[in-house]
Amino acid sequence: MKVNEIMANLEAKHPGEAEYLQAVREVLETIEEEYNKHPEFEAAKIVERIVEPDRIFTFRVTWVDDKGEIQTNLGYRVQFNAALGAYKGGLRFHKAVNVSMLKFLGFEQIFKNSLTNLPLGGAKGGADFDPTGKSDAEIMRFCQAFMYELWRNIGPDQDSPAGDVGVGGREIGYLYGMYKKLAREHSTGALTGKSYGWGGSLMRPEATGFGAIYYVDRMVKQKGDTLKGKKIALSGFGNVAWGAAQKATELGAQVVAISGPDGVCEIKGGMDKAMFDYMLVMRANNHNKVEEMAQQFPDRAVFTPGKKAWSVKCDIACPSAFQNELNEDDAKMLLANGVKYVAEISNMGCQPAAIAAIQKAGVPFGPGKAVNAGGVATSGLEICQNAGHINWTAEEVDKKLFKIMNDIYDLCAEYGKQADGSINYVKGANIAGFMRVAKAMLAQGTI
Ligand code: 2IT
Repeated sequence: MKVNEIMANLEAKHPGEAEYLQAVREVLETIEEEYNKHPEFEAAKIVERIVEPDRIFTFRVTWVDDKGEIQTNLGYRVQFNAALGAYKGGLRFHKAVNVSMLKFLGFEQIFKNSLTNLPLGGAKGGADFDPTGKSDAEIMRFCQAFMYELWRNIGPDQDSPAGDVGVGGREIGYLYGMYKKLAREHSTGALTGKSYGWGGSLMRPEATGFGAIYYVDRMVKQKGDTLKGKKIALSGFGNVAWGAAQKATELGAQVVAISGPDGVCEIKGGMDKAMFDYMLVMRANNHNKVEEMAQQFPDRAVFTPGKKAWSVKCDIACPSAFQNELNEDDAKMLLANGVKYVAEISNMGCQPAAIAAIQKAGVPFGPGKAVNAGGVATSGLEICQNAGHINWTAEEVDKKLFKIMNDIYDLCAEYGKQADGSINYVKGANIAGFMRVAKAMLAQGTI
């Protein structure tokens, strides 16, 4: 494999798509050595094929705001790779969404879904719609207009979107309502992240965060260490950070910081149930301000504007909001403050230079596509339940999630084992994820 040549070709075809190119480069550089042991991959041009999405839909979404004004946004669905199963991946509603962002997320999703060992292809979608400050009625009208365009291109055996940044249970409800009305299809897995009682799986809201902490727990145990008493810093206060904060606390760790676009809240003594519940209020009100946590709990949460979670001294740092939110300077600050583990819960949460600095310091680093795979895995379990017209209990789903995350950890540890006995989890996740997809593509011919 000639990484630089492939990247130069890709850059020429997709100029300026920095996030997409960043995600591809990381995968290619880490799988190169293993790939070169398989001349059959080279002959079938697996890498040249896998870096291009199967297809991309771009569509106009027009809706009417509360003032009666007409608004137009851009919607997308990137169907990246279906070697392992029907397309699967979230929808992101955020003002910065563009085709490069969704291509990077769709590309990452291929390998993440592969790691779950469920029959799921990779996809991603969304819109440049900014939910900040929007009313519930505006959110509903936007979701309906979005689905009015997308519905023909999705379906339980075709492509199954879910939530991501800006798309939670409420948005999935509105999207699914419109999908059902148009497709005349019921109780299907055309969308996941539905609420329990109308096709949703128990534990899906918690799954990404819980699964991430199951993985982090293994990273910690690998060092003969324990989560008990560890101080954790999380960015964000969405669904993912909410689940991680609860599971980390349950396992004896303390969440000492959460951050938002406005700054960071340092939490004295760690978070508790009242605070977890308040995260849901903050997410639902669309103010997008972490300062509200300090206003609600003035004696325990201290807000500092403009600072990130990484400014707070911690043992474990987990980006849980967005891509590239932890840069090289942040990594250096964390290392100077004695961070012991870093695990991305958001997709591509750390910049390449930050990962390099963390790994160079000998601090174990967990990559997003492995750490956060519990979300999509539980979406896969939701599709299974829909297909079989059954509901599993929360305990049953959690048990399966726990096993899937432990299996993913074992795969990453196996493929990421270094000569000196340490584990490169980035390499492990990329090689393990890639091998399954590459073998499937090879077996299915040139399509
Ligand atoms: O990044 C992700 O894996 C998700 N947003 C969840 C995808 C899914 O289909 O559940």
